[in-house]
Amino acid sequence: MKNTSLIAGLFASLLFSVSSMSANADNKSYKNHNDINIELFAPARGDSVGIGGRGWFVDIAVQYEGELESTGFTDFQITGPGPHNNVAPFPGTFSPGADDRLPGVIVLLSTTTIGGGSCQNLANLFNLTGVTNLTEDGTEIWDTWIVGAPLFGVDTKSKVYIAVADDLNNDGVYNDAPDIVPDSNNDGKCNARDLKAYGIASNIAKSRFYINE
Ligand SMILES: [Ca+2]
Ligand SMILES: [Ca+2]
Repeated sequence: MKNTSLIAGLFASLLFSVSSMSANADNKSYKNHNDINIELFAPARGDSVGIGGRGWFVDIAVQYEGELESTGFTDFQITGPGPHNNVAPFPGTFSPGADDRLPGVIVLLSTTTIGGGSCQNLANLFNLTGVTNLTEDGTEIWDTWIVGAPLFGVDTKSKVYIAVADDLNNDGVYNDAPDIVPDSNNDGKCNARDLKAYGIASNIAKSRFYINE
């Protein structure tokens, strides 16, 4: 009897630790290389974001071990649609695809309704890019997007995947994000698997969240 309850207790604690491990894995990210780390501030796991599919944030810090030149960073930016596109004081382009200001970043949303859908890189829609820590030990860049139009899902669960592309053209600069990620396994969608198949130099920052109606 004692042995039975001991085994049952062990089994329960094993189940608990396995389920908490998978919850952690889901919330965190895959570790591939350690030279670039992405920290995802928003959307946090389980958040219900925005109003009517707009007004919500994707907000990240990207930490590189290398100097500024290696990050692909070309300049600061404050951008947006309409009159906000490519104007002073920090001009940059604003459209779906790879970002002209931080051209290694790949941002995918499972509920994207424009361009290549879940395979569409959305990094060039980011509004605000700046250098937040520049030292001999590395470079940190913050990158923020406030979603201005309900083109990325409304009243739906969604997932975000963010990574930095590997230096695929071997020029020593992380500037190789695609406009659209290839659907490596032809399952009609892009996710962490397709990012790894493309080639990445960072963790994959991920979150599951809800886009409000
Ligand atoms: Ca490169
Ligand atoms: Ca796929």
